[in-house]
Amino acid sequence: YVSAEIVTQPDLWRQMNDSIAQYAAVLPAAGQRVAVVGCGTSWFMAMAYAALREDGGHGLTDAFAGSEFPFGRSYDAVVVISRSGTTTEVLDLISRTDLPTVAITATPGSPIVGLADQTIMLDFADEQSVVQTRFATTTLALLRASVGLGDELVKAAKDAEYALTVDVTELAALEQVTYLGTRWTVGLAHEAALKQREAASAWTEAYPAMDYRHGPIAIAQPGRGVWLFGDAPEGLLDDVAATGATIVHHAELDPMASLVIAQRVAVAKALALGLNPDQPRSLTRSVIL
Ligand code: F1P
Repeated sequence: YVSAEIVTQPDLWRQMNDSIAQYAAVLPAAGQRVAVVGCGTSWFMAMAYAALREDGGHGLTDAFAGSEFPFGRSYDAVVVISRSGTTTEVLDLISRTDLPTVAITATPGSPIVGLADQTIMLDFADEQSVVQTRFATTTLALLRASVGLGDELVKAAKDAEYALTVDVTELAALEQVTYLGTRWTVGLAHEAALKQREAASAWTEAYPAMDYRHGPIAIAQPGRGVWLFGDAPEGLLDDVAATGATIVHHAELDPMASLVIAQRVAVAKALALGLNPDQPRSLTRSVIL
């Protein structure tokens, strides 16, 4: 399923951009102090949204893993992302908080719909694969357009179409990959790393690009990869090049298109290892206590 779901992303992102007015009306207004929460992939999309919203001047925005919500802190609204609408930590959070909540989900009739004050339903982006791809990126496309970045999203969709044609054989053959990003692309780096862990049971890591120099670079070596999303901080690529590791940096592509390539690498690596990329070991579609 995952390969078929990956290819639908550019069209879904355009669809989000075209209908953004209807969704933006439900999301917290500019100036509001917002917490955004999710688990796994949904947490990484929350991280990306938090940086985009805050850097775009729309107001203080903090991202949390579902289990780590600081109940003592005051926000104007909480945005909760969950494809399944059944993940224990996010349901627990919505049940316990007095703050206004907006849920983004793909599952009509799921518990989150009854618990949240408002719901954005992206059922057309739902997936059959356990491994999330298009629900996550369609959610991010919506959130990105909602903070006034629709033009970037149009380019991202075009770049993603190109990303669907790239040969990923060599990338899938790397022994290990560490993914790096800055600001909103830190979330993309974590998501790319999770795709390989989920789909291909592969060892990956992810860090903010500058923090990578503070220790993690020690594992870089020939045969391993360092995949950078977004702009390259000064000097970083030189440091990586000196280790002999392969640098992957799609500088000309939108970072979301680079994520599409990373999704395809995860699938290719899984298939090369004889694994089913839709059904990772020890993982279910929704993690319920
Ligand atoms: C969250 C999640 C996914 C993961 C897997 C299990 O799900 O952890 O990130 O890929 O599908 O569930 P959800 O709360 O978004 O449904």
